[in-house]
Amino acid sequence: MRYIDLRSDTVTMPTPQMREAMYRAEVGDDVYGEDPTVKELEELGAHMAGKEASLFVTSGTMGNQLAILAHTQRGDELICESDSHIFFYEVGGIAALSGVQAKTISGTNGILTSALISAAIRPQDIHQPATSLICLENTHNRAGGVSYPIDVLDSIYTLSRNNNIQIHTDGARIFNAAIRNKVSIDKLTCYTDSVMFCLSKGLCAPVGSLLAGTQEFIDKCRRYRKMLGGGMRQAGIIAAAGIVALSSMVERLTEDHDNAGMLANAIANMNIGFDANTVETNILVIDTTSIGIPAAQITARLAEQGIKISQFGDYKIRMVTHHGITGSDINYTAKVLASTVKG
Ligand code: TLP
Repeated sequence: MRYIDLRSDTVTMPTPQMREAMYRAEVGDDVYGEDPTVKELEELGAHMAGKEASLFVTSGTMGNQLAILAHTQRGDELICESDSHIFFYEVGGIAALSGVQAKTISGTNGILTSALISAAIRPQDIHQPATSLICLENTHNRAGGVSYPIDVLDSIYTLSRNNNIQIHTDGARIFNAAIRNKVSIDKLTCYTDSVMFCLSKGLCAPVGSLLAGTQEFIDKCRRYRKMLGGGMRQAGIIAAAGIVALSSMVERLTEDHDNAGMLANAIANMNIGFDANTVETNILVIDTTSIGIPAAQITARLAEQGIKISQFGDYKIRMVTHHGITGSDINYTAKVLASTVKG
């Protein structure tokens, strides 16, 4: 049975062009710095993000955790949004790997402001941890793919400079944020010291993410990557797909946003208190509290009809559009969902 798989954009498959590039990739031992394809990918990623250097890592989680290791000292505190991936989904890595504690703040729809962050910065006091890092998530996954307005990024950046605090951006979906704001990613990443972005989500590469920042920061992260067992050898095989992802899959994200918008409009007509305007990119998070149907029930009912979605809480579901999801998949999903919430 073929499923319409809306669980995540991580389920995307490498394109034929990627497979061809992987087959043909020139490779070497990247731990010796001898893989030309990895080098090309890292240079391309750094250039696109407007940073001095970038590092190819196995996953978004590894990129975020390396950044935290490199930006902080044990006993420090970082500021992040309460529902951020770094805090919510990274297996307690902040504490286990970096020995850092998190000061979580609830944003408005996942978005932090300089005022909210400013109130959370610790004063210099012998009793208190030092705030050394602000982590932003753009787009914000659990908040439904919302993106940071550029003026908000600008004011957070100014605040961070005034307080001598670094910023790391979990930009797993930074290209979705850039498309939403009709800019290239460097117009967003100029307000952050480091950024991680994923090649393996909407951009369809099979594996990997890039972490970008200053050369000094990336040198430090390269050592931590080795420590964690993430030094890869002939990694050009997978980096080749990443190059195709960055060179030819970015503009295509618009289709995913259009499909998400179509689905959002259909759901807004189902009288379940869902506001289609909250959907900015490719993620829909829907609260089913008002209709009293648990997420598990909706998820099971849709699965019976060939649609996979994620349960995101007892009364919360998530649907993510991506490469391979068509307009007719969206229409079918809307129809099945409408009958499920009625029934
Ligand atoms: N997100 C996954 C799950 O882990 C929830 C998904 O299906 O959306 N930052 C953000 C904002 C993410 O959404 C994710 C993955 C990551 C980091 C981690 O990336 P990976 O899975 O490559 O470690």
